[in-house]
Amino acid sequence: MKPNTAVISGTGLYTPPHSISNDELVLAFNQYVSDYNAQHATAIAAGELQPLARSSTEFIVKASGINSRFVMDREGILDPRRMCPNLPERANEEPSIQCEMAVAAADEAMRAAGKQAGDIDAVIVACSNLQRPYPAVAVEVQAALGIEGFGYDMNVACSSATFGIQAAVNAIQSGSARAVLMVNPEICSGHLNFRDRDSHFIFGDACTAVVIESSDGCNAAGAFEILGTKLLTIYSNNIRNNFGFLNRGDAAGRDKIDKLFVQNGRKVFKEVVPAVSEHIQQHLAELDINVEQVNRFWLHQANLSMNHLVCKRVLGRNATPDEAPIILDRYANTSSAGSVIAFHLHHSDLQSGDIGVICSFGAGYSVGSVVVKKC
Ligand code: CO8
Repeated sequence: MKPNTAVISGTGLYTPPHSISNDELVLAFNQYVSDYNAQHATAIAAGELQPLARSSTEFIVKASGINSRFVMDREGILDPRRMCPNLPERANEEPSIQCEMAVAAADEAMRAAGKQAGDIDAVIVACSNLQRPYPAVAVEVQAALGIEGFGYDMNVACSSATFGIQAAVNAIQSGSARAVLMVNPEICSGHLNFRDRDSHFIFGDACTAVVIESSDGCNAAGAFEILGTKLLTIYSNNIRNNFGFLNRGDAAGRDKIDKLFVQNGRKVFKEVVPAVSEHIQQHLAELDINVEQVNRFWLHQANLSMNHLVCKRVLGRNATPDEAPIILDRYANTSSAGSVIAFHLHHSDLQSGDIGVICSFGAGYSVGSVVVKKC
């Protein structure tokens, strides 16, 4: 390993205490549908309004591979009159929810890396949605952990973690930090429309943390050398969320559904699969690595068929479950945390010299890959 090579020396995962099965989610959704249709029975009978259609567990499993999801609050989501998590505002003096999740995941990552607060110079909070514009959540996390140096937030939707890892690698190689803590507190349930049949089942909540440091100071057993990072963005309106501080400038738009997650899932599937497959192939070729040398793919966890297809295109054959582990069955799509959860739960069996690819993809569109080798 060359001096000052960046390595991943520890990862951590915070899993929320509550889980919702497909059956529970569908029961609440279908109750909402029955209530809505009963409430609008006259207009529906007169043909002035379309009745809402019911959801089903069979569809969810077949279309996505998702069986359940973890969430920060169950009751609010499963209440057919509310269908939104119940997360009371906190006083400024209390830790924010994202900070709390981040600290839990960071503690585990720092322990795994054998790092104290004083060994880390920067904190990056990278996720799809931040609970406030400022002060940066990263600065709050930095203070909560007693880390000196600097922190900042960034958002590249589902690719936030891989983009965050590249930012950390750059900081290490430029000498602006010895070690960086990169955290992904995703509260996807806060910006998911649980009344939308097409997407109510897609997301879950979780937080991951990664310690990236210079190989010079690394003494963690089982660290991973970062052989390369490669990022790509292609503008698309197929996944969008128009929530933002300018919403108050137009009262007419405030409660419209585009202020939550909306997507054209079919188009996303068709356009993202080839882009991601080519991206991984190109990245491996640039690093002079034959695809058959790759022992593991820790892919973004949005859709089971999507992951199967990406692997088939990259490998020219189906991947085994060991080669491309799936966590979306239990966690659903946790946005930027997904590929890191897969890495966190499925890397300890790899041997020294084994190669793997962490790859995320999502809104933007955005694609990020990180090729690693077990030290
Ligand atoms: N129950 C029963 N039937 C349903 C349901 C339902 N819940 N929903 C739809 N149907 C019906 C439809 O009406 C349709 O019926 P018909 O054929 O009669 O028209 C039929 O089922 C098929 O519908 P679709 O074509 O929509 O179904 P798909 O097979 O395409 O599956 C998926 C839908 C699962 C959404 C799939 O397209 C998919 O996963 N696509 C990829 C999505 C993806 O990867 N998106 C990335 C998003 S992540 C990101 O980057 C954003 C980060 C921000 C985080 C936001 C947090 C909230």
